[in-house]
Amino acid sequence: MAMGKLVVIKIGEGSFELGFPVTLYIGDEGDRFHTSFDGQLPAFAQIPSIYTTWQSEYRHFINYSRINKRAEDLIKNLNEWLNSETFRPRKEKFLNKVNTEDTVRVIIQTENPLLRRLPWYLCDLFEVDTKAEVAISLPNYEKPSQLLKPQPKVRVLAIIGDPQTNTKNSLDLNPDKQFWQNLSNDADTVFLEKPTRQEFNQNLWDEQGWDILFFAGHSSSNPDATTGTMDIKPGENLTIPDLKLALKKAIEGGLQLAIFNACDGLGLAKNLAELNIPQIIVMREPILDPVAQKFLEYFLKAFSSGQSLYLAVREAREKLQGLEKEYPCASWLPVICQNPTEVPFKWSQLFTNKLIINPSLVEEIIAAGAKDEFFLFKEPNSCDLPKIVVVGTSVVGKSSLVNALFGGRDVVRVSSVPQDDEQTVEENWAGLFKIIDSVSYDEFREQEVEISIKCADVVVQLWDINAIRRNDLLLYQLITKNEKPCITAINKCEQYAPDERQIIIHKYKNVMSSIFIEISVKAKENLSQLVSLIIKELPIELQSIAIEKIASLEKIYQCRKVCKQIILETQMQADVMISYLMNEPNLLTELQKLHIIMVEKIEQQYIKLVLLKNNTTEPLKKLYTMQYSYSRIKKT
Ligand SMILES: Nc1nc2c(ncn2[C@@H]2O[C@H](COP(=O)(O)OP(=O)(O)OP(=O)(O)O)[C@@H](O)[C@H]2O)c(=O)[nH]1
Ligand SMILES: [Mg+2]
Repeated sequence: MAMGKLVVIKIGEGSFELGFPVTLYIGDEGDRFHTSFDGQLPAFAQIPSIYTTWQSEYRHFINYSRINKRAEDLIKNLNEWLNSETFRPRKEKFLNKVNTEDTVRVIIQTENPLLRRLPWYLCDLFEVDTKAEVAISLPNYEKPSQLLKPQPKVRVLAIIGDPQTNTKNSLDLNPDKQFWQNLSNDADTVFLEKPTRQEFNQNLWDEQGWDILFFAGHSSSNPDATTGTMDIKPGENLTIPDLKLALKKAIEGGLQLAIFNACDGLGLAKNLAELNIPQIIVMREPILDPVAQKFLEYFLKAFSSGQSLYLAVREAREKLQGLEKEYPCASWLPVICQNPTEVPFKWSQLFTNKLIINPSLVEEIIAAGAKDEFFLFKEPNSCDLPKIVVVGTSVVGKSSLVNALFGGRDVVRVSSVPQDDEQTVEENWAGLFKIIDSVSYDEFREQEVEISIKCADVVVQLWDINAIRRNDLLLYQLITKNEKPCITAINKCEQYAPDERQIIIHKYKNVMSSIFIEISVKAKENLSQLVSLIIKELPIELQSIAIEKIASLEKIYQCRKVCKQIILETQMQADVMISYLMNEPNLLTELQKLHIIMVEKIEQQYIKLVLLKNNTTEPLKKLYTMQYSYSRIKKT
């Protein structure tokens, strides 16, 4: 069977004069590495000068045959280097591990500026298969903590830089703009043409968040590609550190990919990678206008029609070979810079990756459940809510999980001895779905459990990490036989260290296509992630309804946050406040709009009633008046 393989080649500190230590890691995509071996790339002192000779020919761009000659020279030497005595055994071992039918994603991890520049994908080593693509990464990286918000479209912030019209460097950036505009309806692209630094910055802060940041225009890197600049408007150029805080915010808000369709972008890429953005596409060297345009056209076409990011870049690169008669080495240019903690995504996943509910909202809902304020989040009409059925063998923690999602309230009975008289209990969770605690599975109750499974939209199969038995696997088969989306939640994980858990779970991951999540009901671990997964697995129509509901829950949540603050300040009775709000749906929106002003003013302990003269409904005015008098009392 063709499978995805991930190969990481970590090249440690060294030099071309002395050689580099290398470690190769091989694993299946989405899993841990199963093989690793160390090796040594020996000294090969001529490579830097061979590269610079090619580079200077390429950058002059006059004598095509000399550029090609130098290019051949470089590749020949690179191959020779990788075939050296000390490295060849590793190379062969590598080739043995990779099947020709595999798609292979290779990441070269190094800080060395020249190693980052080399056209790795042309080496024999990676010609094992037509589906290999080579990306680069830094040796140090962290997993970005991204809050992924549900969104109906892919959001693109496209910066169209200064085209320097009427100079010898003049660019035509209109085609780039058009490619984005003509893209499928799933993209929502905001263009900033020749923005000021402030405009650029402000847009990055956009509350809705971005999926893709795109730049077209002039850019360059310093010689060792540790920093780079982009020309955004005449006389104004920017570095990544100039935008650091805004970019961090955008990455936290879900930015997945930056594309610099511009010259010599490795410096920009390095600085962005340091902020842990998941993926970047840049050009290794200066790129001519027509090549850049073609790249974007080919890439967007492949990517938006469903190719993975790697294959889309590869396809675009291969098509660029067709231009190499007029533009030698065109296909050398694009390179992916990848954060190894992130799995590269497809266009469609830019949506589904986002179907994640804010963890603090889940906590808030659970807490509201405990205090019996649950009605706040619940919609009255709940007849056709999606059905989530929790199944499992006995005492795995099914009832405990249901109760935990309701803030520990005894919705269903929990006991350390199996419950024989159980009933299937249904509860409405925040108006998002119904959750059903089914009877325990065993061979005598198979039929009963199957009836519950049949009515489910998503099945959560619970396992006890201490005791995964044959019946648990039979139950899994019963779920798949009924073709239901299934999440396998492994409970009671608090009893094991993370690596011990992995060893236990790994066995099953390889043989089952279920989605796995480690949880602990007792330690309240990963419950919000479980809720997110449930929503992700819903059939698409139910999912879009759920997403809309989450958006409105999020509003209520934000509003409650503001209210709590006011309550704290004014000591106004919480129930008075809440009844105001619940009877006045418009007020919620109103309050939201005023949120910023209010918080600010509360901080100053002073509210200008002027702000409220217009546009507010009576109760809100009352609220403000109370607030106002309170702050006056406090002052005097
Ligand atoms: N250590 C630990 N114990 C847990 C956890 N979750 C549940 N338990 C315990 O597991 C036992 C069974 O919990 P229940 O929720 O009744 O399990 P069930 O699957 O509903 O059991 P039956 O309905 O009787 O089949 C109880 O003693 C719980 O306290 C957990 O995350 N960690
Ligand atoms: Mg139970």
